[in-house]
Amino acid sequence: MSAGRSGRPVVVVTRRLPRPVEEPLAREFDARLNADDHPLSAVELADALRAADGLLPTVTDRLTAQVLAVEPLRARILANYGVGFNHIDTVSAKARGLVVTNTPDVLTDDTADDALMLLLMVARRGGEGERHVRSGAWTGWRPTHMLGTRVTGKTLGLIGLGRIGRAVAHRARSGFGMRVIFHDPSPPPAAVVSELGAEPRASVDDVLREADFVSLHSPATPETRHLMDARRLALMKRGAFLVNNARGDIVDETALVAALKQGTIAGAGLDVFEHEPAVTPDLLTMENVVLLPHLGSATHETRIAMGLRALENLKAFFAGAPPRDRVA
Ligand code: 8YV
Repeated sequence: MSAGRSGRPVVVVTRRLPRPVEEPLAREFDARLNADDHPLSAVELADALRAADGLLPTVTDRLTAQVLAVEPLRARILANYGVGFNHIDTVSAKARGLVVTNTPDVLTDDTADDALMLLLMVARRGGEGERHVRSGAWTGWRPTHMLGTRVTGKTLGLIGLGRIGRAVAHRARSGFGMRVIFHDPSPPPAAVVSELGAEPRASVDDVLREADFVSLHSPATPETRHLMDARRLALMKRGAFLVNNARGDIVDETALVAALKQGTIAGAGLDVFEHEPAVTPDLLTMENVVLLPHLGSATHETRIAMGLRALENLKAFFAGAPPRDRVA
C-alpha cells in the first residue's frame, strides 16, 4: 500500500468538513485538509490525484474525464461526500481503476425536510413574506393579505421514489394529508409502495398532468438532463408548483424562467441550479420563486454523518475490504 511520510495513506479532503469529521480523518490518514475551504480548480484536482492515495471530494469538484486522465495517477479511491456523484465521470474513474463511493441513507431525512420546506415556502409565500417584513413594507394584518395556496389534501407528484422520494412521500401523507402519486422507472417493491400509500403513474407526463405540486427526486444522469423542459412544464397545471432539491440540470432553467413568466406554472422552490452557484438572473427578481443555496443535507448532524460515512468507506478500502457504498 502506498503511504505518506507517516506510513498512513495520503487522503486529500477537498473542502472543510465539520471538526468531528476532520479529527478522525487526520488520525486515520495522512489527511491533507483544505484550511481556507476554497473550491479546487481542475489543476489542483489533478495534482491531488497525482499526490494522494485517495480523495474525499464533494459536489464542487468536477472530476471530469480530462482531470481523471492525469499521469501518473496515484489515487485509487474517490470517497465522495454526498449521495449524488454526477460531478464524477464514473466511466473514466472505472477505466482508470479508481473505486468510487458515496454517502447514502444518512442524508435522507434532512433532504426530505428540505423538499417539504421548499414546498411550504413557495405555497405559503414564506420567502416573499419574510422579504416583506424585513423591508418595512408590512402595514399590518388584513384578510386579503398575501394569500397563498393550501397544501393539505392536495396531490403531490414525485418524480423518483428512491430513498429521498419515499421520505418525502411519508412526510407529505402523514404530516400534510397529501395524496401522493409518482413515477419511477425502477420503482421500489410493491409492498413498499403500498405501505407508503403512494400511487404509481405510467409516465412522468401522467404525474405532471395530475399533480398540484411536483417534486424531483431523480439522480442526475444523461437520461434525466432537462427532464423538465418546456414541453413538460407546459403539461403541469397552471396553478401547480415545482420543487427541485435533486440536481439543477434535471430542469431546463431557461424553460423554467419562461414558464414562470408566462404563468404556465404558479411557482418554484429551488435548492439546486443548473449552473450552480450561478442562478439565472430573472429568478432573483421573481416573488413566486424560493431560492435556497443547496441546503438539502445542511444540518450539523447530517454533515457529520456524511463525513463519517466517507471515512468508513476510506478505512474499509485501505484495509483491503470492500467499501460499503461502492458505486463504481
Ligand atoms: C451535499 C447533495 O451537500 O448528497 C448530495 O447529493 O446534494 C448534498 O446533500 C453535496 O452533494 C455534498 O457534496
